[in-house]
Amino acid sequence: MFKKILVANRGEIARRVMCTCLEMGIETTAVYSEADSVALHVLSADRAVCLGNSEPAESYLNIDKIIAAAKEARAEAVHPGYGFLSENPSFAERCEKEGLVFVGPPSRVIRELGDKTSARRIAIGAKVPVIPGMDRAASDPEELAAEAAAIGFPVLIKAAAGGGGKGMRVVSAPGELKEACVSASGEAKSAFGDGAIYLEKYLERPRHIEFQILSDTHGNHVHLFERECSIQRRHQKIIEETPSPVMTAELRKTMGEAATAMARAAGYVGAGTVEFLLDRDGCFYFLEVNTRLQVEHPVTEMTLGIDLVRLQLEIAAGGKLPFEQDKLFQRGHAIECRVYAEDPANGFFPSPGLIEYLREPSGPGVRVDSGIYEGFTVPVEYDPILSKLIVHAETREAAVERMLRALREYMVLGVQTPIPFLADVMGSEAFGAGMTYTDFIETHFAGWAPAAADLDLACAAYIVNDIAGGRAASPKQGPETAGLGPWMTLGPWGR
Ligand code: MV4
Repeated sequence: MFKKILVANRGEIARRVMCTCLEMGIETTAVYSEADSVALHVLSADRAVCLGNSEPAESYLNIDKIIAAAKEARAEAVHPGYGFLSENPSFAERCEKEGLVFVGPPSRVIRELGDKTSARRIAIGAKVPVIPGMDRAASDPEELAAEAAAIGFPVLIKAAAGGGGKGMRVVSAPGELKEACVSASGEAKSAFGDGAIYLEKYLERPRHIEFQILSDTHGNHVHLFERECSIQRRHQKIIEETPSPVMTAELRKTMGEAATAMARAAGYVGAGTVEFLLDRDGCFYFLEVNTRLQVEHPVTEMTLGIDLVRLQLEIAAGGKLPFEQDKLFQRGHAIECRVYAEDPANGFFPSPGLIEYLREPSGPGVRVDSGIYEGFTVPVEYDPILSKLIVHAETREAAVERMLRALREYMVLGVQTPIPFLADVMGSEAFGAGMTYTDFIETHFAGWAPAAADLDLACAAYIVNDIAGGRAASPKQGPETAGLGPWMTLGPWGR
């Protein structure tokens, strides 16, 4: 096993990786930008290397600086986390050339799966169902028009280099096609530096179901069941769970086999995710492969009792998968809510700033993967994810109740968070009934506003804290509340 690794990321995921390294006796080196000099991931590492200026291109996206930091730290391997350079084939290739182990698939695999049309060709070759559409990018308007006519409207324009919804356009009639292609291609060019586009049949109101895959360097491939990720806002996942409320044993087996077939056909190594859309008729179609550890990996860990980062590191060090497919069973139900510094009452606008007060939930079946602490200032420069709240319980109903309890316990003051919004979604009839389609938020929560009580409670807590001057003793302490500070005066403020 490696003795030293460099964690090429920040925030909660960098810390998540370091937790496992600590348990495995692997020394960790953090990298950080000027805005992150006292960030939690820096404080959690054995040592840290400053990359410089806070702009992503000057820090967490800067391949030269990260390679130099890894060399300086004498790291043997680099864990890229998610986002930033995690799916950049040039970064993986550079690590390979510099003799550093990239904790992820080979650069060739990242490149082939990163091109959505090439991924579709691999899926077709593996007999994995794909959405009807093109398997090569095109730019000639006449060719695109002919393809659209053959597919049948509505069609969806996608960026070949895409993912995450950028460069996508739904086209319902032939007359709109040309203009939509031009604008989608332009968007793809500015987002990915590559304007290549292709067409697929547009599926309406699908569910988004993904399978965790794990492959070693010895040709073994397993899937670790599904995650239901349909609850999204503008292609940003908000709530994920496993098992999916719509999954049957039969469909799970078929889709799981499709996921491992995809892994085998791609020559996959490491942890990855095969995404599918599931339509109204229960038919599933390959969407794309994410060649990294996903934000939502903890729900898989909770229901299987495994550590995906440990498995990633063991695979990267040449180890064999420690289990076979038929030895894997999920237990219970897990749900994850993402907590961002954003204001749900104001269009989910980013809300960076000082974390003035923080109380994280705990208790049975509750896990918080956090990248913040009280007193930390959330920088404006990066994705504003603060933490993930994950719960595990025997049934979906019990997991929902546990999540509601944990969300009520979770107090963050100083920045806005979607916690009250998440609590309303969790408590809703539609979520309880498992009506989780990709249009869930638009359909059920478009005009959401916080209940007045949420605001009052947060204000009251803040004011009490302020008056008391931090956590100083309150003037009216009985013996039973001594040392508990002003918070005792609030009564049962967990509602
Ligand atoms: C689709 C689709 C409908 N039909 N493809 C969105 C992000 C990208 N990874 C793929 N996406 C979609 N592809 C076809 N042919 C609908 C979506 C989509 C979606 C997919 C997963 C989760 C949320 C979504 C929200 C809107 C659209």
